[in-house]
Amino acid sequence: PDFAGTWKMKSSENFEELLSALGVGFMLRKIAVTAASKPSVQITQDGETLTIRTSTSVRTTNISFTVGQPFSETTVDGRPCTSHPCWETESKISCEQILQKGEGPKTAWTREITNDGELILTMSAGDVVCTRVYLRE
Ligand code: R12
Repeated sequence: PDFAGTWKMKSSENFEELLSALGVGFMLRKIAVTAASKPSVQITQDGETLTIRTSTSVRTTNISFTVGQPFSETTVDGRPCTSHPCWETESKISCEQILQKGEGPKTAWTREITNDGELILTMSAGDVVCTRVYLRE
């Protein structure tokens, strides 16, 4: 599928709960939730190689990976991890994250293009799943 585009967020569920599960404290959580309510996501794609730039007023991340090949990134709370992206379905990438050091709940994300062209991002920490739906701008 085609993940490429500039995306704006339509809805978000459980983002604060996700940060709680990761042990992010109250103040930082409130700041992060506010910032993450108006993100800008830009994706470029070349075959199975994706580059995803996610920017907010307090944090901007840039990842580039090829599905099937491990890469380094950070968890949503900023801890370095090694990520293992793979195709869960034809239109859904599933990615498990392994912390480079220390301990914490198991984290992962998925990114999927739906039939009606929406991008669904899930991020999980242990049992907590945050779901964010994006539309093409
Ligand atoms: C922490 C520090 C910061 C943040 C946290 C802990 C903020 C993180 C933000 C994440 C946004 C994610 C998005 C994801 C997406 C926008 C704002 C949590 C800055 O220690 O939708 O793809 C320093």
